[in-house]
Amino acid sequence: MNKILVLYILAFTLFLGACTSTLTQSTLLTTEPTTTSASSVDTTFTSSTTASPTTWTTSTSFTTTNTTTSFTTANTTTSLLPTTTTRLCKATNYDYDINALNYELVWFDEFNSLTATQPSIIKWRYQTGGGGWGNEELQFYTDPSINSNHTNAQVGNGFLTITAKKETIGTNLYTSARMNSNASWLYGRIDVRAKLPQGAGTWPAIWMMPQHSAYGSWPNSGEIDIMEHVGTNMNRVHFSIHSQAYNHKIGTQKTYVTTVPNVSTEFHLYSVEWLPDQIRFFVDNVLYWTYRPTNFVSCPTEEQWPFDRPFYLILNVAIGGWGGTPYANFVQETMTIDYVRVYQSPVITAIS
Ligand SMILES: [Ca+2]
Repeated sequence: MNKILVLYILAFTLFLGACTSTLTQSTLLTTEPTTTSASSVDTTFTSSTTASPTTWTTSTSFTTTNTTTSFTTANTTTSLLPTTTTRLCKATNYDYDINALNYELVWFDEFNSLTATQPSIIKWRYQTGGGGWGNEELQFYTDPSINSNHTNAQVGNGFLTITAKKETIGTNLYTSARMNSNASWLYGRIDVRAKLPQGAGTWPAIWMMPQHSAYGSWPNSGEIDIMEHVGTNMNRVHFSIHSQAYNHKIGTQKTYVTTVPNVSTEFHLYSVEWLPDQIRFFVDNVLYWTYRPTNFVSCPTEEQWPFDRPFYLILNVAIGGWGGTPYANFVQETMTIDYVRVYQSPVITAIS
């Protein structure tokens, strides 16, 4: 083969290589969603109202699936542990019909005992201790399963009660309970029907934390706040997510607040629908807020979307901190929970 032919082949090969890389690059760029600036979205959120919330369209099936038949299919979490796919951009390019998802009950606690008993230690564990919890909280969290004198968490009359009490342990002037589910889930709908404590000082929460800190310590591996309420501002319910990019430490957390009437005298259903690209927050099956990271960045990473790993559920009543100074003559305040139900969709499980 003569030298000129060799040079031609070499040049043509290099040209092809250049074309291929250019094509790959431009294809990737064109598939990315349009960038929306964070500031404009923030403005939308802070000025938005709940005038026309969207109703959870398949709520009927949720209220009718509570049968013993479906309960016997309760899952083992091992079958739900993810094989997380590495994506160029997280929370993008998932293809599913949000209005056609079938949800199956995979975990629940109905707290059905009529006589006073302890919460199931198979389903729940206690996080104990005092010292403020990094938020200047005043309570000491007890473990009723190892000391039955502590009744901060109890089941009876068909309900779980988490009661904060004026009761001294060490330097802590109040006691309470913080219960974590032993199971964790990746994606799904989590329903908690609850009646909240009232009055200054109380800070009940229904929220989720990562089973493993895959992306580092708080807030990098994420936090999902299904419901927070502080007794200094009754009937204002907060939904939030925290991540490395968005968290209250740097004042960037993504939050939505709405008014829910009679939170401490009536039960309400607090829910999230956690999907591979968004988290939707509901009260009484009405959608109030959606966190979708692509509203803020075109190509989310774990900094905006660490929510692709299993999370567990936490139920607690804190005293002090964001809840403020407890009101005078505080004796005790209770969060009453009728049930916790966790549903997952086979369609979502299959694509994740
Ligand atoms: Ca119940």
